[in-house]
Formats: sequence, structure tokens, C-alpha cells
Amino acid sequence: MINLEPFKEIIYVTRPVFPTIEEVTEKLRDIWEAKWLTNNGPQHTMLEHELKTFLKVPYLSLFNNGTIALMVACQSLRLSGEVITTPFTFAATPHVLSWNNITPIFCDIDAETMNIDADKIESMITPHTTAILAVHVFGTPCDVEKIQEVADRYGLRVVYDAAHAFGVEIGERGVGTFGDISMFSFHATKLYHTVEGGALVHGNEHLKARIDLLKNFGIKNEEEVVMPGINGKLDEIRAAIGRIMLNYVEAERQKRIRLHEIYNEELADVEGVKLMPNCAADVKLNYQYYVVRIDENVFGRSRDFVYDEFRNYNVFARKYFHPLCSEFTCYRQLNSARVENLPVANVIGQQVLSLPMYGDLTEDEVRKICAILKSFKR
Ligand code: T4K
Repeated sequence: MINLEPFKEIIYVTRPVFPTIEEVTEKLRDIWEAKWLTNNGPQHTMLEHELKTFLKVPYLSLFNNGTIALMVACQSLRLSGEVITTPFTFAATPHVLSWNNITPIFCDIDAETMNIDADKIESMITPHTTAILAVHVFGTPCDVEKIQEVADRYGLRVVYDAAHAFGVEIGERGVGTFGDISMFSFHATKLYHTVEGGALVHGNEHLKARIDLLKNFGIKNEEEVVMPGINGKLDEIRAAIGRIMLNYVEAERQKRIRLHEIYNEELADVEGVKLMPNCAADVKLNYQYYVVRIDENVFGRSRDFVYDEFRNYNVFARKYFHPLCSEFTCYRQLNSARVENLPVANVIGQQVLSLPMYGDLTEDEVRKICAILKSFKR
């Protein structure tokens, strides 16, 4: 019997992976000796190279965070007008469009994968559409083939927000090799991180040169500033931490695989609790998140009840992603944001709950979280 007393300490939805202080100190020494803190230093150069190999992508540009990276992606492809995206994502996704004076057009999501519904994209294309901005939500890859097929037919660009998809592969191809550009976030809460940070990955040298100019104020050399760029640079300290963290990714992923298995095992037969989607056999996942959907009609309790009640047990689950971006005050006046246009997203937004997932979580803690969840059922 599992003891259902509240946890003594808060169990957060996630905890960052920490390198040892000794490893960081050693790298800091290298930086101090080089007397180089930012602006394309040696750590930065080495991390770009190492990440390219790790992610199996031809070109990669580091950034100070994923949001600025995505803003630059839009600029680098000269996107304008309307971009079709998903309402079921973190606020950053539609916000980067707004910051580029682009109108986000929300497309409904697939009921299984929770990613943009590729079959619905075509009906949303207008003469103003310039791109599709899709998100590999919780690391589950989008239907990349169908999205590319629609984009090719209408001459649209494809940008992936791959913030959740570090290390994900489709048939041994890095997920970042699909579309024109993909953005990875290296925020502290991600499977792989540089404290704050991110990257754009893309397939050609010309784009790399443009992106690197855009992230450095458009400065070409001491005499020439060739475009209105921004400051998107990743500094040496974070780049060095990123180099250390690369050694931690696979071990962290393995720990999370085990925790996923336990959640799946414990929750498999709970009616009204839907588990994460199954992916094709050739997809390598990163197991960053563990997300369930609570169907109130079957479970007898709402997602909000579960979320609130969990807190009494010191389990701080999160409602990623509720509210939907289409419900934000800055977007809800858009026609595409209307509830009747997004029926699937509006149901899932009320059901979804991210359960604690990080390598330091113990198997017993996961079993207890599951037992607590099951005790809520009516
Ligand atoms: N696109 C998508 C699809 C994204 O999910 C994100 C970011 C982006 C774009 C933008 O990328 P970045 O510009 O961030 O690189 C967190 C992250 O801050 C955010 O990066 C992430 N998505 C989002 C899904 O999750 P919050 O507001 O939920 O974070 P916060 O501070 O509540 O942290 C979650 C939990 O983690 C805390 O309850 C406790 C724990 N925690 C957190 C931090 C920062 C720690 O234990 N220690 C820590 O240092 O957004």
C-alpha cells in the first residue's frame, strides 16, 4: 500500500539538470584565461559545432533564448502578412509573430498528437499567408510531410518551433532538418539547457550568414551595418555550460524513459485519463514532458479539480497549455481564435495536465503521484 500523505516537499512539474559545480568552475577558468566573455568566443564556436553534430543538422546559430531566435527566424525569411500557427503552445509562439507585425492565424489541432492539424491548414490559407509556424508540442513530431506538401503547393515557408524537441529524430533524421528553419529552446526547464538559450537550425549557408547578421545588430564589419538586427547573442558562460550539459542529455533522457514507463504502467487502466500519444516506430522521442488528459465525463473530476487537489499533496502539476493562445486578450478578437473554429484545441485545453517529469524524481515518487491521482477518481 502506498502512503497517501502529502509529499514533505513540493514536487514541481520539472527541475533543471545541474552540472557539478567543479565542472562549471573548470570551464569558467578557461573563460577567464581567454579573457573573452561574449561575441562569438571560443566556447560559442565549439558549442555550435558540437550541437550541429548532436542534432544532425547542417547549419546552426546559437541565441540567447528561443524566443529571440524565433523572432529572427521570421525576419530572416522575410515573413509578413499572416502566418498559420497553433493555439496550443507557449505564449512565445504567437508573440514572435506579433512582434514581427504578422497576424497569427490559429488552426485547430489534431486530437491525438495535439499538434497543428495538417489537414486543416489548407482551408486557412489566404493571399496574405506567407508561412506555417508549427510546434512539435511536448516533443511529438508534427506531420512534417503533409505540412511540407501543403507549403510547397502554395509557396509557403515552414518554420518549426522545436522548443520541446531537442534530440528528437524521425527515421534517424534530426527533427530540425524539416522545414526551412527550426528553433530549439535551451531554457533551464528543458531536457538540454544552457540556463537560458536557444538555436536556429536550417539548411543553407546563405541563411546562416543572414541569421548571424540579424542576431548581431546587422553588423557586417566595423564599417558596415547592413540590416536592422537585434542582440540575440549567447555569451561564453552559457555556451560553456551548454558544452558541459551535452554530456548529461542521454543519461537524463534514459531516466525519463524509465519514469514514462512507470506512469504508463500505473495509469494505463484508469478510465478518463488519456496518456501521451503513440508515435511511429521510427521516431526517437526525448521524453521531456509527461502529459495526461483528464476527461471529466469519464474520470468524474475535472482537470482543474485534479490540479487544485494535487496542490494539497504538494504536487505542483501544470496546465500546459491552458489558457490557449487564442484565449489571450491580445488574440481573442481574431476570427481564427473563435471557439467554434478551434473545437479540438478548446476541449484539450480544458483537459491537459503536465505531471512532474525530471531525472531526479524517484520511481516511488512517480508511483505515489499516480496513486494520488487515482484516489481522486469518482
Ligand atoms: N516555444 C515553446 C513551445 C516553448 O515551450 C517555449 C518555452 C518557447 C517557445 C520559448 O523559449 P525560451 O524563450 O523560453 O527559450 C517554462 C519555461 O520558462 C519556458 O522556457 C517553456 N517554454 C515553458 C513551457 O515552460 P514557465 O513560466 O512555466 O516556467 P516556470 O518558471 O514556472 O518553471 C516551471 C517549473 O520549473 C517551476 O515550477 C519550478 C521549476 N524550476 C524552474 C526554474 C526556472 C526550477 O526548479 N528551477 C528553475 O531554475 O515557462
